[in-house]
Amino acid sequence: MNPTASICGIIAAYNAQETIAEVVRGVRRHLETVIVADDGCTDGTAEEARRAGAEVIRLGKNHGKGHALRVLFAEARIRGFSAVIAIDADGQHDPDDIPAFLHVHKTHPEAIVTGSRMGDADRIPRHRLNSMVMARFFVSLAANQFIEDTQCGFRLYPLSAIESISLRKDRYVTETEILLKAGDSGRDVLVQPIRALYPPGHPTHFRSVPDVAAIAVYVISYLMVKWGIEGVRPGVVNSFRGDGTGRDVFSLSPTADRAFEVLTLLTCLPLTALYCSWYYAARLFSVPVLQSLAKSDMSVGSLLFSVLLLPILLLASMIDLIANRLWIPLNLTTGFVRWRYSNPWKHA
Ligand SMILES: Nc1nc2c(ncn2[C@@H]2O[C@H](COP(=O)(O)OP(=O)(O)OP(=O)(O)O)[C@@H](O)[C@H]2O)c(=O)[nH]1
Ligand SMILES: [Mg+2]
Repeated sequence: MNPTASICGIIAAYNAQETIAEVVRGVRRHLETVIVADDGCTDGTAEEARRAGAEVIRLGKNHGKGHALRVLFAEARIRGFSAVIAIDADGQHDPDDIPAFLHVHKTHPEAIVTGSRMGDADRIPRHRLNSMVMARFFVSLAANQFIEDTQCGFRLYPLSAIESISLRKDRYVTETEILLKAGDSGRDVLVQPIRALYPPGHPTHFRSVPDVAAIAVYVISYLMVKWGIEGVRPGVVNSFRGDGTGRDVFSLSPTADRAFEVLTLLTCLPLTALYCSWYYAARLFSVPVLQSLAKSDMSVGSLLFSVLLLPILLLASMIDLIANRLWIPLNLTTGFVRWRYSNPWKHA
């Protein structure tokens, strides 16, 4: 049997008529089936995708990338596939990297494989790179392993990995939620280096402030719950134990979820200080709490100090913003991010 027959390509698309056909054709060079979710597109995305050989699911109203991915995962399962390769619709990924993903999958069939653009960091716009490095630091802490690029849409997902976690977040947060929950339940997330394609003037739906903020508050709220669990359960590293556990306890409804995120945002600094004191106090009595943090190559105190410095980082980026508006070429943010939030698993 053809080893790729159990894997299909999936594309969550929104108004991508200029690029979708090329992406579909590219994926079909390596995988027979490509399923595109047309997420309430108001342009010719569906027609272009179909003409290029994709199967298209029309979702009617636009619900965002996370919802479209969930529909695509379910569709792939119904059609009998065991894994999917997700790729963005805007042509920022090279489908000819697919064989490399398939190669990793062959030797690690249970792992999620995510593309990493970090080897090509010079091509990534500076502000995006800073948010990628920040996300990587905190998502890696929550996923109990270093994941070089946590914001890349080019990934291979075994469907069993998706089905073993419950997805409750939407839009761009879903892909982060997958890494957190999969990693924090003990699953490997492997990385495949890929090229970063940022053609000048390329279209984007990603909004720097609200979308980054939505991801950030989810990750912070996840960590506050995770560290709380590890604080009262000595020796525990993986705090996610399936649907309704860990951070999910606070996702009873969208309103409750949002209220909880606001609450954790307001309390994350004193909570972090408390966790830090708790870690060192418990260590005096050889009680192994907060063990996921003890796994990294940075001291627990230094890791938690990086959380406490977040307001200073926010201040630095606001100073940069104002300076740049006044044509003063200031860049405090990049130095700060590199200094505090690079790889906490330096020897990984
Ligand atoms: N179904 C669906 N997919 C979306 C939506 N918004 C974005 N996408 C998909 O997500 C991919 C990534 O979105 P982008 O807006 O390019 O975000 P990004 O690549 O993180 O950001 P840039 O680097 O600025 O391009 C797109 O190529 C689409 O495939 C949406 O509302 N619905
Ligand atoms: Mg893009």
